[in-house]
Amino acid sequence: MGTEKPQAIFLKDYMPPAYLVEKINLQVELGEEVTKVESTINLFANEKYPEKGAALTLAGSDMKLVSVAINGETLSAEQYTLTDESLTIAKVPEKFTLVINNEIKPQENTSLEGLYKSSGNFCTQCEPEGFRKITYYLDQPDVMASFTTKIIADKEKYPVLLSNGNMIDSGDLDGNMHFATWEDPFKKPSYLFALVAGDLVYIEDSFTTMRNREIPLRIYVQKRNIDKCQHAMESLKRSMKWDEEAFGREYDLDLFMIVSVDDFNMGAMENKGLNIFNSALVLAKPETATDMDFDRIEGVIGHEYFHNWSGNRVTCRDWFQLSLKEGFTVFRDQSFSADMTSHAVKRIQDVSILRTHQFREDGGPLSHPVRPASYVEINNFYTLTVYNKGAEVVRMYNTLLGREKFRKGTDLYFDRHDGNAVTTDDFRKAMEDANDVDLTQFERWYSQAGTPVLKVTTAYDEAAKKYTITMAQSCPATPGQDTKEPFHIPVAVGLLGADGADLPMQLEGETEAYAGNSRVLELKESEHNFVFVNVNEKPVPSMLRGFSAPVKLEYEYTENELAFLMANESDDFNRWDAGQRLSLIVMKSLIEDYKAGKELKMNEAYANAFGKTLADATLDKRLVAEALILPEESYLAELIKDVDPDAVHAVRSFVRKSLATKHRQLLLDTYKANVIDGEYAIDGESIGKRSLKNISLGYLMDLGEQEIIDIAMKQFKGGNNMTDVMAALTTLANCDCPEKDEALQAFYEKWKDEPLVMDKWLLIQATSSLPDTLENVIKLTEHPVFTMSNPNKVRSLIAAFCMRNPVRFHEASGKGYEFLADKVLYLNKHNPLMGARMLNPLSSWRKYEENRRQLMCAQLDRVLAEPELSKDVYEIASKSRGEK
Ligand code: B3K
Ligand code: ZN
Repeated sequence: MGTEKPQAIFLKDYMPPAYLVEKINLQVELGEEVTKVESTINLFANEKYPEKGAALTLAGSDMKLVSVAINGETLSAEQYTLTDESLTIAKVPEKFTLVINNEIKPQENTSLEGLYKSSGNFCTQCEPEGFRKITYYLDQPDVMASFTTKIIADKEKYPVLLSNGNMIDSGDLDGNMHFATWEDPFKKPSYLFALVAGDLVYIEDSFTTMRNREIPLRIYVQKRNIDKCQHAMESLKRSMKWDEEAFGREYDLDLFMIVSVDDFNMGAMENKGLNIFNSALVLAKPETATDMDFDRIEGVIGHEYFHNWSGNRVTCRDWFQLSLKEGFTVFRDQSFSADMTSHAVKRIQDVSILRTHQFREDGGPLSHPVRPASYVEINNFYTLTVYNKGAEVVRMYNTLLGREKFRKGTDLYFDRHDGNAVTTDDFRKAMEDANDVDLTQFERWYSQAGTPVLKVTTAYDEAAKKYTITMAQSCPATPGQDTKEPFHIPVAVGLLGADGADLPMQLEGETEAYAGNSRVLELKESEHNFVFVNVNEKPVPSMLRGFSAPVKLEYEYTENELAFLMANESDDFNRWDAGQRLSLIVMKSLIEDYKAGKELKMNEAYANAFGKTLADATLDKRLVAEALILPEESYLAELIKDVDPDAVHAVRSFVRKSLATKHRQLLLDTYKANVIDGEYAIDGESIGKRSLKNISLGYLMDLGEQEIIDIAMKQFKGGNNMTDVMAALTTLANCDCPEKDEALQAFYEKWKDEPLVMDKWLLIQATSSLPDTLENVIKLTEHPVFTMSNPNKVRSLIAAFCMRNPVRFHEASGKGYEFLADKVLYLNKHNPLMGARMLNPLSSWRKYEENRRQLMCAQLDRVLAEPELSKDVYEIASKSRGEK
C-alpha cells in the first residue's frame, strides 16, 4: 500500500534471473508471538543473464530482517539495501552461500498468503508471491531449487509437522518442542513450497502406480472432520489412475498428502507432494454435501493432482505464462470429470460458465489475453480467461489434431521440458513438432483478447446439389488492442437431413464423402466459403458442435430449425444449445415487450418444445435436467444493451411461471416419478433423478400454491441427503411464506456447528430473489456464524449476493453497490486479494442503463478515493473505471 500509483510489469521486459539457486535449506521455528526463519541458500550467477557481477535482489515483505551473511561473513547494514519489498546486495561472489535470519508473525497475517494461521494451525499459501512473506528469496517461478525444510514447534499444540517431499528426520527437543525435517528431491519454484503444523488427524490409503510403486496417500483434517474424507480419497485414487491412462503420467514422490484448512483464499493449491485444500473442496458426506459438491471435489482433487506434471514437473517461466499450467490443467480436470460422469453434461456445464462469466470478462474493461502482456498485481490474473478460456485453447489443439496426435504432443511436451520453466510457445511448439504441423497462427489465441464473433450464412443450390457455408470472423477491440488478426478456429459442423439423420459431407474437390457425421472445418481467414457437394436435400446445419471454439456464433436459426435440432440433433451439446438459443430468442423479445409496456405473452412453440423434452423418457435424466434450466439472468444481460436488471428478472420469472402453469401436471408427475426411496447413492442415474426432481420442484414452487409448498416442506424435513434438503430450502427461501422462516430456522439449529453447511445457509439467503434480501444480507453480516476473516463466508454471503443475485444487487437505489464497496474497502486492508475479487461485479457498469451506470461508477470512485489502496484493489478499480 502507498500513495504512489503502482507500476505495471510487462512480459516484453522479461529477463532471465541474474542468480539461480542450487539448494535452499529452511529452518522454521514456529512460535505464538514470533516465528523465526533461517534460510541457507546456495546461489550462483546465471550465465544466461547478460551482465556479469549484477546486484542480487531478493523479494521480501511484512517481516523483520535479523541478519544476512555471505559465506559465513555477516553483512553490515551498509552492505545491503532494505525496502518494504526487497533486500538488495550490491556485491556478491559468482557462487556463494547466503544465510538470512528473519522473523514473521503468522498469527497476524490476515492476507492468507505466506505463512498464516487457520483454526489454530499453521499453513502456507505461496503461489504466486507468498514465499516472499516468509523469507527474502528469488521467488519468481524460473528459479527452481531443491528444498530441505526443518520445522520446529510445540509438540502438544502442533503434533503434525509437514512439508514437501519425504520426511528424513524427526525427534523431540527441549521444552516440549519437537521437529521434523523434510526433503523434496525435485527442484521447484518457491510458489510450490508448503508447510503445515497443527493438531490434525488423517485417513490413509494407497495407490499402486503403473510401474508398481505403492504410494501411501494421506488426507489430513481436524479431528471433527475425519468422517468426511472418504470421497476425496476415492477421487484422488481415480485421478492417479486416470492420469496414467489418459496422459501416461505416473506419480513421482514416495508419499502424497492433502491437508484441509478452513481459511483459504481459493479452492486449493498444488504444492509438491503436499496439496493444501480449502475444506469446502475436501470434506463431504451425503448429509452435509450436495451432488454438485461431490462432483466439484472430485474435479478439484483431480486438478491439483494433475498439476504434479502440468505445473510442477514442467512449470511456468514467468507469471504471464500462467495459463500454460492452468489452462492445460483445467482441460485435464474437465476431461477427467467428463470420463467419470457424463461427457455431455460436463461440457454443458463448462460452456455455461464460459459463456456466462468469461465472455463478460472478455468483453469488459478487465479483458486480457490468455497470456496477458502486463499486470500490476499477478493475483488479479487468476481469471476465467487464464483458466477457462485457456482450457478451451488447449481443447482446440485436441479438436484440431485429434486425440492421438494431441497425446503425442503432450508426451513430447512433458519429455522435452521436464524439470524446466517454460512458456505457452513451448507448448505449441511441442504440438507442432510431435505432429509435423504448422500452428503459427494459433498463437493469436494466446496474445489477442476478446471473444471472436463467428458469423455464418448458408446457401443451398438445389440444381447443383451444393451447399455453401460462409464463415466470417471478427473480434471486438479490447483495452490496448484496437484491431485483431484472424484466429485459427476449428468449427465442428454437421448437416442434418429432413429425417434428422446426419448427411454425408463432401467438400468440393474431394473425391469421396468424409467418413463420419461431424467434421471439423478450419477457418483461418477473415472469411471463407466451405462448399459441400452431393448434398441431395437442403440441410439444417448444426454449427460448432461440442462448442468446438470459444466464440460467439451468429447464425440466423429460425425457431423451427431450433425446435428441429432440439428433437433430432445427434450432438448432445448442440441439442441442448438449440434449446438455449430458442429460449434466448423468446426472452429477448419479451424484454422488448416489457420495456415497451406491452402485455407479456408466452411463445407457444418454445413452451411445447420444453414439454417434449420434459416428457422424453428416452433421454438421460441429467441431460433433461440441464435442458430445463433457463439461461441465467446474467447471461441474458450479456446479450442486450442498457440492461435493466428488473426487466430481465421479470421476463425470466414470467417465462418460468408460464412453463410451470402450462406443464403443471407433467412437472408434478416428473417430481413424483423421480423420488428415490432408500439409501443415498451417488451414481449417474440417482444424480439424474434428483436433479430432475428438484428442478421440477423449483418450477412448481413458482406457482405459489400451498400444495406445492407442502411438498417442498416434506422434502426439506424428510431428505436424507443435502442435495434434496438444500434444493427444498433454496426454493422455500424464494417464497414469501411462513414456511420459509420455519425451514431456515430449523436448518440453522440443526447445522450451526458445521461451518460448511452454514456457508450454504448464508448462500441460500443471499441468492433469494425476495425484495428484502439486501436488508437480510446486511443483518447476516452481523450474525455469529459470519466473519469477514473467512473467505468461504465472504464468498457465500457477499460474493453470492453481488454476483449471483443480479436483481437484488442491482437494486435501483444503488444500495447493493454501496454495500459491496463497503466490504471491498474493509478487505482492501485485511485481505486485498479477496477485496479485488469482490470488486469484479462493478466492472461491468457500462452494460447497464444510465441510472445504474452512474451509481456503480460512484462506488468505484469511492473505492479509488481511498488513500491506502492495495495494488490488488487499485488495479481492478482503476481498470474497471477506465482510468489511464
Ligand atoms: N494454483 C492455485 C491457484 C493459486 C492462486 C493464487 N492466488 C490453484 C490452482 O489453480 O490449482
Ligand atoms: Zn490450477
